[in-house]
Amino acid sequence: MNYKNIKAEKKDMVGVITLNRPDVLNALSSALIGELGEALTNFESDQEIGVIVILGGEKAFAAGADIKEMLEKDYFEASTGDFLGNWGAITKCKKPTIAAVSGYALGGGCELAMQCDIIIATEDAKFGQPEINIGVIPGAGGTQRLTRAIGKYKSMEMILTGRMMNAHDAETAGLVTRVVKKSALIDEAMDVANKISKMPRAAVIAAKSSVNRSFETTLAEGILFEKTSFYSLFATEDQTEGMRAFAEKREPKFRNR
Ligand code: DAK
Repeated sequence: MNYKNIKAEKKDMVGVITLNRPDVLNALSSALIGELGEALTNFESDQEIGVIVILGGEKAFAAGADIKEMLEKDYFEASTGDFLGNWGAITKCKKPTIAAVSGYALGGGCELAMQCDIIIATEDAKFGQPEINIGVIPGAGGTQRLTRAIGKYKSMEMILTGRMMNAHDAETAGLVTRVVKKSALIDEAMDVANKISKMPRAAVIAAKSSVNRSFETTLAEGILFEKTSFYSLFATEDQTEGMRAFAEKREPKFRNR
């Protein structure tokens, strides 16, 4: 697949998307976001793919939306033209998504990472919502997802002052899944992705959407959704195979059915 601002490739059952504007620290232009949406749609509909990994560069996962592109916009043009409105494609993915973050994940870059399901970060990763420094606020979910991840008081300080959070603090605060050495980032992200991609697909999708319910609904409704999803998995061959393999003390052979 040929794109200008990203690379998209298949590695076994994992779709890997690499943000590829290194000269501008992967600033997320409209063109890049459009290509990202297209690549995600392709991987979503590709039956061979079970998991999607988003990689940035070494110095930056992404330093935010492209400020030079935003510079000339006025309120009327931005709002009526739905400027940046095509963000969020990744939140519609049923398949699990993993952000592998090295260096800066700022503004829209931090929001893109937080739109993923798992965030693996290098020791030098830096997370931040510095939009206040340029006269705006987060616009792709930062005020909501960061606050849900790390709580009101840490998030308020970051968003009001633009202060960055280092990888260690981000892990402690619950913003990242795991911190790894820089040289190990891609291997670690691919290990997790490969592991999930071999799990029974229907259960993976049900698990992801159940966890996400906890952000979007009441506890009672979330628990009802989980229980209904649990029962529905008894309609799959993989449930029978998984449980039978356990009882027979052998490895299961899942067929995604
Ligand atoms: N946009 C455009 N260019 C950027 C950029 C960005 N966000 N970040 C870096 N660059 C460019 C720099 O201009 C520079 O380009 P040249 O001058 O070489 O042409 C090159 O990348 C290298 O950057 P620096 O020279 O600045 O590198 P340093 O190591 O000195 O500093 C830095 C690295 C990451 C601390 C710094 O570049 C920086 O502060 N960058 C801006 C970070 C930022 O403010 N990010 C938030 C942007 S606002 C929405 C969806 C999304 C959004 C909003 C709404 N809707 C759905 C409605 C998102 C908004 C944002 O992200």
